[in-house]
Amino acid sequence: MNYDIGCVGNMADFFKTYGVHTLHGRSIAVAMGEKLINPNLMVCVIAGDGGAYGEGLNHLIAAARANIDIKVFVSNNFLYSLTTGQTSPTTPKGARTKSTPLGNLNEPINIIELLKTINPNIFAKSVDAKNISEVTKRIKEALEFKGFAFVETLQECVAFGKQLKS
Ligand SMILES: Cc1ncc(C[n+]2csc(CCOP(=O)(O)OP(=O)(O)O)c2C)c(N)n1
Ligand SMILES: [Mg+2]
Repeated sequence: MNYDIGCVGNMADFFKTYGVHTLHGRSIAVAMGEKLINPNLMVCVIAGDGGAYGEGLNHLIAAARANIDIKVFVSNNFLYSLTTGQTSPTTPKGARTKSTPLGNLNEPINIIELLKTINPNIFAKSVDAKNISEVTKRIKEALEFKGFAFVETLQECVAFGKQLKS
């Protein structure tokens, strides 16, 4: 298990697994290395939208494009939350956040469309985190998939999510 940096990366402290708490945006790169060294390992990644779609997007694209058999789980809370609520690549346009007090100028990216364009043969799903049965189903499917698998859960940051409602 490879954890990115961020609120979601702190899951590293709550699971009893073999794990690496990597650098921000670099968990997928570390996971690809682990899989290359030992192809028999089940290799997973837990990352946030900032790490996976911002600082680490190039690694996500590389892993999907090469169909590396790793499982990537992203908690998309639409913000850089651990650093107290700056915009990420999924923050809605116009949102007033700590880093965009006059409103976010950028359109949010659609990660599923992006990944499917890069490689239509991968497994890529986005689910509402409140829908526990759907989340469970998609995680199971990802773990059983032979090849690159990606599941994004859409969730509200309890501390800074209210910025996105203004
Ligand atoms: C290389 C590097 N760049 C920036 C940071 C600062 N940093 C720590 S967490 C974080 C944002 C995390 O956002 P996200 O990945 O969406 O996770 P969340 O906290 O929202 O779960 C940033 C920019 C860092 N630790 N390392
Ligand atoms: Mg985030």
